[in-house]
Amino acid sequence: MEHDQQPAHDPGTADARPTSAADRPRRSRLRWWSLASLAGIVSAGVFLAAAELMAFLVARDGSPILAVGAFVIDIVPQWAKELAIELFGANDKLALLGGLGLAVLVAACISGILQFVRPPLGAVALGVAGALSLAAVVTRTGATPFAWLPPLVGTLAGIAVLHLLVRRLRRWHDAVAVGGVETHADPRGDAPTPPNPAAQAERGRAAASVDRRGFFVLAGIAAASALVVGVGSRVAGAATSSIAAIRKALKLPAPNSTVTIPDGAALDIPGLTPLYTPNEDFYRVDTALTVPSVDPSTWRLVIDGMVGERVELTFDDLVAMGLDEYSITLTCVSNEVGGDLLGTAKWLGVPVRDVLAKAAPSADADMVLSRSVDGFTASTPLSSLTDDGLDAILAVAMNGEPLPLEHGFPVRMVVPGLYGYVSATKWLSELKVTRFDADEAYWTPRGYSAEAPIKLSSRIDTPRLDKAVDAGTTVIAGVAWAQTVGIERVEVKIDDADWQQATLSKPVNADTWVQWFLEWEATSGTHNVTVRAADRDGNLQVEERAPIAPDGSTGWQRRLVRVS
Ligand SMILES: Nc1nc2c(c(=O)[nH]1)N[C@H]1C(S)=C(S)[C@@H](COP(=O)(O)O)O[C@H]1N2
Ligand SMILES: [Mo]
Repeated sequence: MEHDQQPAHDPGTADARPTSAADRPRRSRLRWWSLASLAGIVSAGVFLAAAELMAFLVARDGSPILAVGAFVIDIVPQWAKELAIELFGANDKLALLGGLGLAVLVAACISGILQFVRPPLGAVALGVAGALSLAAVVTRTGATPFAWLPPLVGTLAGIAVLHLLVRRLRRWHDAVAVGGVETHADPRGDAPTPPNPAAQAERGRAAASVDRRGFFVLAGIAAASALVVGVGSRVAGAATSSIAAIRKALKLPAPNSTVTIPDGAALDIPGLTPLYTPNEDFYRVDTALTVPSVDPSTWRLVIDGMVGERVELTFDDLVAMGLDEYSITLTCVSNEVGGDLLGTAKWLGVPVRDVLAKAAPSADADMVLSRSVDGFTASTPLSSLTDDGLDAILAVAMNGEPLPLEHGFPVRMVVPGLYGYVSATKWLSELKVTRFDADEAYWTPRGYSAEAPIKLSSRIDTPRLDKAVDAGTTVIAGVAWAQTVGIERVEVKIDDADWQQATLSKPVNADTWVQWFLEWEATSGTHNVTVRAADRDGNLQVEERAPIAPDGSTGWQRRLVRVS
């Protein structure tokens, strides 16, 4: 192994340039610490990979990184959440995972260095991190009986690898020190002085090369296995999440009734939002870091709380009640003026009223707290669910197919006229009949109102600021919504001219948005286009701007349009 005899490979001496006596120990310490950090990172990788493997094998909900991510989602303050959505948009969850990854990286470096400098402090630090992740896993709503296993096994594997790696590193370090190549940087600062310098140095160099090689081989093997096992487990987990296959194979009975789309309900104008939003374009908002997997064959809906009789329904029970088709526009409270956090679908479902009736709700109740398998809850006024003429449903299909997994498969609520966070619970598991003064939903303590009807609003879809239009006849078009009431008229104002009435599409029903358009003789230059709507109760869309919290934005959308 003569090529290994060159001490110039050692981190303490790799730099051939002469260095000052004071400089040398500091640089060398930096190198040893980098290697210790590497050991920490590899150990953290082994920790996560072993945990993912166990999660794949015994408890799909036991992934420490996802549990910690979910915990962070639940505790971050509202302003941070809004900032994240503003900065990263739909990628906010990816950004969260990236941030977590960075935190893990830093913690891993620190535990590697600690283990090198003051063993077993690094292992202790890793153990504490593991215990915290275990706490995050087992306190998740609906944690399965063996969810604690992945973080535990991961922690033990990580500690074992950290111990082995850093022991090698320390031996290598000590051998270099004994070899006389390095005399300053014993991590504890108590290096023994070699009695026979020349022979010691020779032996030290030989030992150092063996330990160095051992360190890198072990680190390489551990890192490669962690990568293969970790990525493999996640990919295998996704591929064998049979829920996607079960959903594909699911056959729903034909509905008793379908929505009639009147002639003129769907306008064909380039740039205008389609009347029905394709499922793959439908906005998605939820607190779930990974989409919950719910098997319809084991799904149960519990109706309890202030009821005459607690009722449990299976998926087949629900579907056997008979499906009807409903056209409803869903809206998120986080939709800003001009925003796109809303969409319309044809839903197949069963009236919530009929489902609740099976349990005989108490006359004293005024709210239903709907719960998702992942712990999310929404507070919906009982009357919004039971009043005649209101089509609140438990939906099982969306635009002609079973609910997509990310839109709540197998069952979700859809309530016309209420923002999603107080009504549209996905992956539904429970309807608790209760009172507003007795129970609180997920968003209520987080700065949002317990009750939140959708605010009458309108949006311009075309033309867009980023696409200049040619002078001449141009179509201005968009959508307007006032669920449960219906849109009466939409008006458009160009610069300081008078309000002009737009033409509306034929409404499908009061729960579905309408499309509108106005022809405009555009002259070159920049113009301000403003839109406002009025509903059938005679309310005019509110002009004053309001933020999304606590109960939805208001304001007239005004858009700058360039005409060339
Ligand atoms: N389980 C669960 N259901 C949920 C949410 C959630 O975070 N978890 N978010 C709600 C919110 S805020 C909205 S706006 C709608 C969005 O439904 P979508 O993602 O199908 O568009 O779902 C609602 N249902
Ligand atoms: Mo929402």
